[in-house]
Amino acid sequence: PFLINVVQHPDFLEGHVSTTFIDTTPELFVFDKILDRGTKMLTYIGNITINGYPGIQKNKKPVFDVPPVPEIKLSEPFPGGTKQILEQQGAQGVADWIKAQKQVLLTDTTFRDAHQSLLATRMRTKDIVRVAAQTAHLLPNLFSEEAWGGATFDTSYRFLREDPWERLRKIRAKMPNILIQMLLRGSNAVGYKNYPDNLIKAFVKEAAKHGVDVFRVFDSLNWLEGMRVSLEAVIESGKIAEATMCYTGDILDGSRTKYNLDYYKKLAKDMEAAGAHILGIKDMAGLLKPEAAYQLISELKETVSLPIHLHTHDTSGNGIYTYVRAIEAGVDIVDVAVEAMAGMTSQPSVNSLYYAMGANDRRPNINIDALESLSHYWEKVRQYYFPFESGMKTSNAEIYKLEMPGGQYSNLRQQAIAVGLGDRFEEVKDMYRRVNLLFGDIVKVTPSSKVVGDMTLYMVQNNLTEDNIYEKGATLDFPDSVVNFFMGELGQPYQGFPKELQSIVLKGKQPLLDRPGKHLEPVNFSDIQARLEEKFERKFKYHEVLSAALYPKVYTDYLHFCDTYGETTVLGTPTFFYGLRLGEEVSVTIEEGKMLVVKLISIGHPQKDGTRTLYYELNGQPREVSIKDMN
Ligand code: 3PY
Ligand code: ZN
Repeated sequence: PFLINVVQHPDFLEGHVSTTFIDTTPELFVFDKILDRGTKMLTYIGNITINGYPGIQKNKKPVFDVPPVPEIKLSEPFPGGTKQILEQQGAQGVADWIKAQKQVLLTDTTFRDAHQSLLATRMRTKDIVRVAAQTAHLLPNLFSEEAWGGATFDTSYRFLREDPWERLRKIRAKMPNILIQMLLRGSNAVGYKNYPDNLIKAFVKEAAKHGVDVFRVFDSLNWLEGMRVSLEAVIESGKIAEATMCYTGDILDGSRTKYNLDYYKKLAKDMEAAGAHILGIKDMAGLLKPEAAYQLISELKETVSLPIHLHTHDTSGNGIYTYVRAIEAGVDIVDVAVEAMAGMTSQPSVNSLYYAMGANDRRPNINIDALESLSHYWEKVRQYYFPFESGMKTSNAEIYKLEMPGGQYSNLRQQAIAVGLGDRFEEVKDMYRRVNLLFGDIVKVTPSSKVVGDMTLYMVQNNLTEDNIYEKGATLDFPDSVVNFFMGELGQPYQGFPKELQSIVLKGKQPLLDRPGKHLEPVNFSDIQARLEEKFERKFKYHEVLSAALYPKVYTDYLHFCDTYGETTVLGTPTFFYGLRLGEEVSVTIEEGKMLVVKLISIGHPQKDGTRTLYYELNGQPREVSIKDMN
């Protein structure tokens, strides 16, 4: 509905200058193109002003404070950092350097997981890039900045109408001294299903070219076979391969022995043998209790010679304690976020960690004043995104029972409401735990966590118990994601599928026993490119072709959006999400040296055809657009 409700005013389509005039005065033609861009922008702003941003209720535009960008001398050279170590000593050189550090190193997740976990992944490139060079100057001792991958790739196109590759290029350019890190879901890349091997390899190489230095590679079932293609592509690109095990269960709980210390030690050994430079531990749900962290890290340090990088979520409120114990056990790097973007379902706060480490000789080498000034920036920026906040007000230690990843925990209530289960949320949470056991106790992280979530909602909606599944499974129409999971299309869970349940769900179909990638046809990139070029009548770059291969529909929707509305990334976030107030004026830099000043003068009454006319001034000239009122 977002794309088809535009009625462009005929006056605009005809333009202000005649065609012959354009031929003889090319600079006016350029001007005309700018006018066209202006019209598209006014149409977008009008649409948001009248109809609201898709997916959130129409909000009256609040008055926001201007986020204070930390003042630093940008003309000074960037202090040298980990990026230079990679350039000079290569990936193994970085691994050796990490192990030689006494102080614990830090990855800042503010640009990726923090907003994925707190703000439904809606942080716009503009708000990130505005503070990227400052971050690189103020925190030059960071091990890395996590800035890409996970859910940010598709949400960029889908919701923010941005090109994620452009985001990566911009961040890279502003942070030349720090390693940029991404989260890669192994054979699921930045998606929710397995992709053909040639697409995985091409994607890794292109991401490396665009600026990713550290690839945190995981598999949603901790199945190493699902990670090998990605790991090999990272190593071939000369980048840092952080092979990552997802932490699930509780190694301290004697009654849950499936994922015990021996399980993680074996996995770590296998990852080392697969060529990893760093061992990642991804505690996506925040289940790693402080004592468990101490034991796990101590044992893994004995087991492998790789540096160890720990990621957790602060959902339980115990994140800092877990990190302190992990640091005491010798962990090399931990993931943190700047205070205003930390805590709860996000990463623990780096500001808190700094103080928690007190006089400890492993205290991270970081400037607390710099962190505070960055936090003041994020505190104000975060206000723009209030409609995407989960509504969680406190930590929730019940996460230890539920084992739900941070992002999913803050999302599930919304999903439950959407399917009419808002008042049965307690049941939903408990069912998530039970579905995990029904499925044989699996690792739950994107996309396997989504399978458990889908089954949970399905069972609660249909008032089904585990016994019902076994008794009348033959007559049940299970969610697609559940069928695909039992088909082996996400790979093989540790100790296999529960056999009886698998045959009930598959209803006679034969599951895969080996790597799904082996059975997928390679992607034909030149075919995709030719189709795109024919349809959109322009040249397409290789990375754009990869986007189309990963997300055909999301990507083409994005291209149609751009045709209709132009480049909306140049708009400030308040205007992008809330449109304009009557009488409000904003300046928009559409490219270096070219500025549009947009003022909303008035909004006409609805016409018979359901449209309203919005009267603007664009660089002082009166302009109007008609917008279909969907209210
Ligand atoms: C992702 O895959 O996006 C995650 O952050 C999983 O924890
Ligand atoms: Zn995470």
